Amino acid sequence: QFAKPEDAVKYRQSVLTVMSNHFGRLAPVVRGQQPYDPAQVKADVALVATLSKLPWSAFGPGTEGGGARPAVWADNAKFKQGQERLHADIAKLVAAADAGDLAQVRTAYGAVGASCKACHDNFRNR
Ligand code: ASC
Repeated sequence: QFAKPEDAVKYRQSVLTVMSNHFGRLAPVVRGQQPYDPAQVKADVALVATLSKLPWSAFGPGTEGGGARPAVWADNAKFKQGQERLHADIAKLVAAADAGDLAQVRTAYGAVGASCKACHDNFRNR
C-alpha cells in the first residue's frame, strides 16, 4: 500500500487535513454565525464520514513518525477504540445531517470534536 513509511505519514496527514477542513466548515453553522444550509452540511458531513475511514490503515507497523506518538503502536488497542468511538460519533452526525435538524447536528458535532480531541490528546505530539 505504501512504498515508504514517509508515504504513509503523508497519506494519513493529507487525509486528516482534508477531513479537518470539511469538519471545520460546520463550526460557523453550529455556532449560528452562518445560516444553516442542510444540503451543504450533508455534503460536508458525507465527506467527513468517507474520509474518516481512510487514515487508520496508514498507521501500520513501521510507519512511526509525523506527529504520531509511539503510543499509537504501543497501545494500539486503545488507538483502535478511539477510531471506533469516532466512527460511532460520525454515524450520529450523518443521521443528524440527514434529518436536517440543526440542534441534532450541533450535539453530534460536539461529540465528534470531542472524539478528535481525545485521540489527539493521547496519540498526537504537541
Ligand atoms: C476540528 C479539528 C480537529 C478537531 C479538534 C476538536 O475542527 O480540525 O482536530 O476539531 O480540534 O477539539
